[in-house]
Amino acid sequence: MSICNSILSALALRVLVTGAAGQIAYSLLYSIAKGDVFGKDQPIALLLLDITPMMPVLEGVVMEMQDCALPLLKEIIATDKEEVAFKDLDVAILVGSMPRRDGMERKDLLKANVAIFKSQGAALDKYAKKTVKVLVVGNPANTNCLIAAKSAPSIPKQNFSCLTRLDHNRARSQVAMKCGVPATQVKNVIIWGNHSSTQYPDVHHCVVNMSGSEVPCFDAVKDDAWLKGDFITTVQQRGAAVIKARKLSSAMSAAKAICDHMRELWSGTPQGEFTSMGIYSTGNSYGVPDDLVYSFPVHIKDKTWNIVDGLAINDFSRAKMEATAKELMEERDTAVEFLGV
Ligand SMILES: NC(=O)c1ccc[n+]([C@@H]2O[C@H](COP(=O)([O-])OP(=O)(O)OC[C@H]3O[C@@H](n4cnc5c(N)ncnc54)[C@H](O)[C@@H]3O)[C@@H](O)[C@H]2O)c1
Ligand SMILES: *[C@@H]1O[C@H](CO)[C@@H](O)[C@H](O)[C@H]1NC(C)=O
Ligand SMILES: *[C@@H]1O[C@H](CO)[C@@H](O)[C@H](O)[C@H]1NC(C)=O
Ligand SMILES: CC(=O)N[C@H]1CO[C@H](CO)[C@@H](O)[C@@H]1O
Repeated sequence: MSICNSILSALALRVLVTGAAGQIAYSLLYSIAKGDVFGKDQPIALLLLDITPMMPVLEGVVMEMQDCALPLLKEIIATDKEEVAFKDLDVAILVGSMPRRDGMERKDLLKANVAIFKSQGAALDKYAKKTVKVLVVGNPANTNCLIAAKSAPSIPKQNFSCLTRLDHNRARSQVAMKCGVPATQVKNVIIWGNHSSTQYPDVHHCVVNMSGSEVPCFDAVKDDAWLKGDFITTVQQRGAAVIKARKLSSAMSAAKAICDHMRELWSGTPQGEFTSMGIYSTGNSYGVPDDLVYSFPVHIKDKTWNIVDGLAINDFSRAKMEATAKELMEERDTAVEFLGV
């Protein structure tokens, strides 16, 4: 490597993507490497982790990344070794996890994922920068994120988050289609809780820009029954609907949501807007129990998120927020048992 090149790769942001031979990564890597997430001037070093049997496939992905001829991409390292993949990371996007196979018990699946995220959490603790930002995507994303954070005691828990931005984008888009406006004119939907069918997509604080003025979502949509019924179930079951249609899980939209999540973590949320992400609950907001990774509305500034406080919560919302918290507590308790063994 020339001196010039080694200086450039020293300045490059070190970004890990796990599950790098999979579907989501295939849509994600190009956007990261061309500057959509960390800025058009930010050189990138990509670290790509997958399991040993996938190394030949990953080689193909590396070839394609080279063939994209991207100016910001200074280095690509493909590996099946955690000590290589997690070294000096600025950003870790943990996409790979154990998939559900036919006949696999729910508990066995959770156990396999606890093992993966315990190991990757420990690798973050040992090899990554202490300022690393970690985004967990692989399911069960909330609980995997909690296990990774618990396994990396030297990294602040606020630096861990899990992806509910896809659900947030789905909710935004459903409202936008109903109102006949672009999705960018719909602000401040909220996803509460788990990234699953118990999540609660909440539009009580959402506003829609209708021909130049901001209107509360319920007034813009003018169909309360839909907002309290089919809208919620559509968002909750959207992942399953995509699987049914495509015979594969959401990948393009998941990759886009990962980019949205990371870009705003890096550069902040727009003025007057908040987003949703799964973060570590300390028990101080909206009655959500502590020691859970739960999706909240957040503002982001200076690479730090803050939960949006003081939003009014009615009984309808409260019940749904509690149901998804209860589900997560049960999953956490089982996962933590596996963590000990
Ligand atoms: N949070 C969300 O919104 C959201 C949305 C969509 C998908 N997902 C989840 O994201 C994950 C990936 O989805 P996909 O469609 O890319 O799946 P995929 O099966 O196409 O790819 C997953 C990749 O992860 C790899 N992998 C498995 N264990 C690994 C490990 N220990 N270390 C590194 N790599 C490992 C696999 O070999 C595979 O290449 C799934 O768990 C999926 O359920 C989450
Ligand atoms: C939480 O959501 C994840 C992702 O959809 C799912 O795998 C998990 O089973 C859910 N947790 C519970 C306890 O249902
Ligand atoms: C609403 O949308 C119009 C364009 O349709 C735009 O000019 C205006 O700035 C928007 N207002 C807000 C508050 O975002
Ligand atoms: C997003 C976030 O909370 N980032 C924090 C990560 O940890 C460092 C300290 O190591 C904080 O300064 C960041 O604010």
